[in-house]
Formats: sequence, structure tokens, C-alpha cells
Amino acid sequence: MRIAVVSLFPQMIHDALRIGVVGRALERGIFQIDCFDPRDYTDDIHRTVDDRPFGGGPGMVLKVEPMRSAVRDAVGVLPPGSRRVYLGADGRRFEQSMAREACAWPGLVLIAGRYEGVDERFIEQEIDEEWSIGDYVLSGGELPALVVIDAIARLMPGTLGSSESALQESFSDGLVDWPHYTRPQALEGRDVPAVLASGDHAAIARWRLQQALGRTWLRRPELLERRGMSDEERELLEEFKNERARQ
Ligand code: 9D3
Repeated sequence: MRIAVVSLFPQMIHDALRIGVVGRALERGIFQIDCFDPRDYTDDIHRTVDDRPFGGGPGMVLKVEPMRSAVRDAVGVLPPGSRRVYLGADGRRFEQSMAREACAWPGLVLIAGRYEGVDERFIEQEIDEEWSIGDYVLSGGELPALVVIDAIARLMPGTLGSSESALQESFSDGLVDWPHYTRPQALEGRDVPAVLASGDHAAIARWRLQQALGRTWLRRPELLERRGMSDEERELLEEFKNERARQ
């Protein structure tokens, strides 16, 4: 897959993507990133990319022409059928299902805003979708673009090792994680749950699913609503609630 990023801070994108599993996937050619800086598409001596908002008020607005030229060049290096996504604070909340869908697109242009945002006519003419990564105020779309790239890159075949890949799409999908433990088995009088050291793999799998269901019920009940439960899972959760009520 080819990803293009339109950003006034291309260094921020390149530097961050050198690190970790995503950096290794890039090195191995599993996907490709190209950055397009709107400032390179200006023709005045100051290389102006922003201007004051019509109607007045604080802050600056990204001008249409440099943004449009950068996006059109980006689209030019991507295969046909690629999609253009603007990262904006008012966009649709990015979630895992969107990463899965985007993974199947031939190419993706991510456009990072800065300042108060971009002239609305640019959105209307040049953008297919608008995504946000959550309800908090950031300084621009670069960190969101990196979040989206990370989530998509992990889904590409070959990015993760086989053991990490095996963790994806398991029965515990749509649940929060179960608790993890490592050595030492006894730590200041707090032991690792006995079942995990029992060697009984069926009992361990059952305990982990029960913990995941219980923790999802406690922390993220809306996820449980969305996912639903099998009869067996309902029983495990009831047992979790009963044990919790006795403690
Ligand atoms: C405080 C300014 N806000 C006035 C109501 C609007 C605003 C403008 C520009 C808020 C944030 C930004 C910059 N943010 C992004 O470009 C952005 C973002 C975000 O802030 N949160 C979550 N996802 C994203 S994606 C792009």
C-alpha cells in the first residue's frame, strides 16, 4: 500500500515512522510513505500557506491553493481508487473498523491541518472523508496522521511477527485485555493468579476470557453492548460478577 501525507511538518512524519515495527515494515517495503509539503507549492517570497479568516476573529486559516496543489501531486503518485482523508478535529471518530477498511484501499492520502483549519472550499473540492482521533484539542493533524498510519500498518501482512499477528482477530476481539503477569511469581506477598502457573491450558484460556469479559463490563460496557455475548460467555461473566460481589 502507498500512503501520501500532506503536511507542513514532513520531518515530524518521517522521523516518527523510522521507529519500531512500523519503521521495520517501511524498511522492508511492506508499505511506502511520501510527504508533500504545501509550502513547496507556494510562489511568493514568503512561501505563505495561511491567511486571516474572512469575517475576522483569532487564528489563521490554511489557504486553498498550496493545499490543493500538494494533494493533487500526492494523488498523482498513488494508484487509482486511492482515497483522500483530511484529519480534522470535527471529523468522524477513527476506530479499528476504519483501519481495517482503509487497509484494503489501493492508496491513501492523509492531509494534516494546522492553525484553525483549512478553507472550507478545499474540503468540499478535494476531500473524500474527514477523520478525528478523539475529543481533545491537538495542535494539528500530524500526530493523528501518525496514529492512523500506525493502526493501518500493523494490519498489513508482514508488519508484525507471526506471534503478534496471531493475537489479532481472536475470540477476545471487541473486549479489553485480560491482565498480564511475568516473573517473579511472588512479589512482596502478591502472587500471580494460581491458574496461570497450573499448566492447565483450557483453564487458563477460560480464566483469560472471563477476565476480559469482566473488565469490559466494568470499564467499557458500551463495547460489550456492541459485541454481544455467547451463552457460555454470559455464564463466565455472571460468575465474575458473583465472585466480585463476594469480595
Ligand atoms: C481550540 C480551537 N478549536 C476551536 C473550537 C478548533 C480547533 C482547531 C484546530 C481544534 C483543533 C485544531 C487542530 N486539531 C487538528 O487538526 C486535529 C485533531 C484534534 O485536535 N483532535 C483530534 N483529532 C484531530 S485530527 C486533526
